[in-house]
Amino acid sequence: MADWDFRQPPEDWSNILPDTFQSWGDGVNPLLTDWVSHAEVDDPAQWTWDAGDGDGQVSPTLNQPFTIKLANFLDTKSTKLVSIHITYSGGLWPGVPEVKGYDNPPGGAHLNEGAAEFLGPNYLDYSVRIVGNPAFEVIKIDVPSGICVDRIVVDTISCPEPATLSLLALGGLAVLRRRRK
Ligand SMILES: [Ca+2]
Ligand SMILES: [Ca+2]
Repeated sequence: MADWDFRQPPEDWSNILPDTFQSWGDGVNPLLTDWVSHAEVDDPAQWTWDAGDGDGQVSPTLNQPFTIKLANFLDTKSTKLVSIHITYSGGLWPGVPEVKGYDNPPGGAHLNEGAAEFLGPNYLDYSVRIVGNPAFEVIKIDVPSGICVDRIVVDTISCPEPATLSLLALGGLAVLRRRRK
């Protein structure tokens, strides 16, 4: 689980570390050693940070991609379920995230399929199933100018077989818990 709440202005817009990062189970053998999970933007000059509703937010002055790179750990399960929760404000919606998994060394994108759900005017939830166990995932979110991104939470679950509805339901419960805070 990686959680960007943007509580402080990013020190390095090309390496924005999550406020919280937690792994469970096999999370001891990283498949990559050259970087850790982080977010980055192409053009830092287009981004600003402000306090927002108190816990910080980021916003682009032009339409810009916001890219998350998540490193995976060694595991033998065949499927990954990636859930992306975006809290934002502004008149438009962020683009539905594009998610691709890559081998190390890069061997091309893994198959994935997913669905986005808009859970209200300020909340987007996107779940994607990646077939295979890639070394890392790249999640690209297109953020329109005028949109303030308050928080992004990414949950990644390895599954031995195609994700079941019960796992999706668990993800939904996690979201409800967070929203009640
Ligand atoms: Ca907030
Ligand atoms: Ca925030």
